[in-house]
Amino acid sequence: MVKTLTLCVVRNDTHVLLGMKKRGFGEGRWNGFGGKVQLGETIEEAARRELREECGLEAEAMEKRGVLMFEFATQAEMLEVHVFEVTAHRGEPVESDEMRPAWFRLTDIPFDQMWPDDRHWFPHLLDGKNVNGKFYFLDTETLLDFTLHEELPQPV
Ligand code: N91
Repeated sequence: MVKTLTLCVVRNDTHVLLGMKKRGFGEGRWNGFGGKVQLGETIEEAARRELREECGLEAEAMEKRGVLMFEFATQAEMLEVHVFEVTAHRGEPVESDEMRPAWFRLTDIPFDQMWPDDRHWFPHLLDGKNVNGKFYFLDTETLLDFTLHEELPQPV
């Protein structure tokens, strides 16, 4: 079984916005903003809604950056995470029940307080690359293996 999720990474030339997850899966880690796709929504609509609900921002420009699959040894369900880069937004980040947002310099990402896979793909995303990969976890702390393809978007 596969669960489809969204992940928005909000950034500008110098900083990226992350949210400290206050509850649920990923609690205690700095994350991008996202969640489940609801019935009747497109994946992009879900990404915009989750961004608004979790930190109050309206995405004005966003680009699809890839799909990351996550498999956990103890869970039957695989996570299919659709990653978007938000390059323009309206509003100021506000704390929600779920997330405490904060801006980080691109040179000072808190990888020690993020999911273990982030060290592998997040720098490529911040370099403007598309990222597609699959990550195998033993549990939420232990990344066992991964495959990753990163490439600059092809000009159209
Ligand atoms: O949100 C970010 C930046 N990364 C992220 C990494 C993950 N690894 C496993 N899961 C479920 C993740 C969610 C978000």
